[in-house]
Amino acid sequence: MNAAEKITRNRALASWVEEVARYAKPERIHWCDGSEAENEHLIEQMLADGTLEELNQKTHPGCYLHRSHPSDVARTEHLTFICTENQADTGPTNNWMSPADARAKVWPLFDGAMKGRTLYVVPYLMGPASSPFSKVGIEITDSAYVAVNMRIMTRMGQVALERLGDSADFVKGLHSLGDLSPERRFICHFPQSKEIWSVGSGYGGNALLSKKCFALRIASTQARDEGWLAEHMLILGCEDPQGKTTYIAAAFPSACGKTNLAMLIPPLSQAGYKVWTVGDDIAWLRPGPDGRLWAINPENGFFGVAPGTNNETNPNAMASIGKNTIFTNVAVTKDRQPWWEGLGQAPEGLTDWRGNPHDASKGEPAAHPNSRFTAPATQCPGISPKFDDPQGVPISAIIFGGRRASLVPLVYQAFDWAHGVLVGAMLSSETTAAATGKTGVLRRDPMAMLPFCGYNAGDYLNHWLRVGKGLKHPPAIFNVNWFRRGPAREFLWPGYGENLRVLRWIVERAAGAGKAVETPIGYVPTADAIDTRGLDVAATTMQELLHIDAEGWTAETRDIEEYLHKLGERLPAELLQQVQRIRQRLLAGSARPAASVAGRTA
Ligand code: O2Y
Ligand code: MN
Repeated sequence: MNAAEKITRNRALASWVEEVARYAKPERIHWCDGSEAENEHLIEQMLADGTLEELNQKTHPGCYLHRSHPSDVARTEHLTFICTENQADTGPTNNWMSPADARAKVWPLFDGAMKGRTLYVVPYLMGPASSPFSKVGIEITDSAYVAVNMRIMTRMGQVALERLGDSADFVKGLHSLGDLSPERRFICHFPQSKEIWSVGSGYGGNALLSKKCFALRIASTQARDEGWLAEHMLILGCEDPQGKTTYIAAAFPSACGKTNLAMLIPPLSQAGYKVWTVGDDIAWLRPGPDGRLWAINPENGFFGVAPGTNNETNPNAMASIGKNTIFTNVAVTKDRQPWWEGLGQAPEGLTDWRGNPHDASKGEPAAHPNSRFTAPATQCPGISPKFDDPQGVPISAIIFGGRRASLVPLVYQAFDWAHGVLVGAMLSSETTAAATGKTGVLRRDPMAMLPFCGYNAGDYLNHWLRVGKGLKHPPAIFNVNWFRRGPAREFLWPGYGENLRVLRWIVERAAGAGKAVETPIGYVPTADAIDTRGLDVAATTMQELLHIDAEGWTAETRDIEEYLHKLGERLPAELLQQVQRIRQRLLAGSARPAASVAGRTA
């Protein structure tokens, strides 16, 4: 039975597609089956109409370039809305629109929007094909570029229809390029009806509705209602020389090296260790019957930032994108290889991301700072053998991390789950010029979910506390900061592959070992707890990296209190009590060897 025959048996799906088609008036409808032949056909069609350009097929087989509209190069948070009846359910951290206003203001933008275009029906599955935790989405789009990207980023086509069967339980995503005008660009989420409307953008998170829209914003509300967590987290497995793998989930705001950590390759000095990539961006975490938290990566590919990616910073990402990859807004060399800043000296004859000859004297980058690669996860040399495991992996540690030049130590461990929720809620990062144009502005980003939580942030933090209370064996929670600087603004920690040394301490602590001192903000490694052999980091530098400045932290607690109050009256009082406890400890000036974490000796 082919895709179309199956679809007509699903009445809910067929009638929704009919309704949209009547309104958007496409020239034709194409039901995607996800096959290789279909992919080849769509690529040929896009090469013919200029949506894609072929890259050098000798050096980059199966790779293509897409240039998005110059005004459409990133997620647009100010045009992203959560549409709930009651504004308080959306909360103070999201833009709100009532469903009635969305219908009046946004729905008409789909009227006739697909005239002369093809309407693609893209069925997709979030999560491994045989996982009971996977969920089905259907994206209707008038962009063939979206369809081929969805084939990389999700399990797309027949597999999703088979999973759906006759059920009406799927997330409806409606996407149209519209006229690509920022004035008529909206990304609306309807958590109650599990719908997404996106119009006016063909780029990334605005258009690939599986990613931030479904797997985070809609899924976070499903997770709240069903007792699990949908998080902006990588998942990795850290294997020790004895062959034991410990799984870790980690949340970092954008531009903090999340993909690099997910794909870390241990340096030679750490031979015998291995990091396995389960996911680089999103984790769905469920309490298991064994009282542990289990994670799946709902995605099937990487939509990574190209600039800065190279064989030193992330060799596994480079290996992942050598074939079958779609590049968006990168530059191109004379011999049609993709190029971006971070790949060394700019070669002569570059074409920039807009398609113009690159003029290096102007000082502008050749690739857009948010240029991307879309690559299949299975092409990553370090992809975990558990990537497709229907049960996912058991999580022993959760890491939060941000970019902070001072104050926040290299690593510390929360006292317990509730304190860990505060550590996540306190997450903050200083902006980089590449990401925002402004350097060093502190942004608070609880759990790195600020742009992605689909409901009231106070309710969300409450939900985190609730999930922890139900776990017999909750993961230990940590905070890391790879970006602390010294007096000359130099980075104190080498980062990248050397971060494995910090992961090793985290793994030890999660197993009830590892040496630590108890400080007012949490457990910090003792001076000798992190293996620095073979590293050019002086003992005094380690001291600085692990130093807790009581005065600075007291000010930080006041700042965080002020910020938490902005999250509104649904903020759990327990978190404010946690902040006060830290301040009391800072005033009391405690710093002693950590006696125990849930009965373990340090
Ligand atoms: O700018 C976009 O559309 C993409 S944003 C993005 C993409 C992949 C993974 N993470 C992010 C992010 O902003 O966190
Ligand atoms: Mn992300």
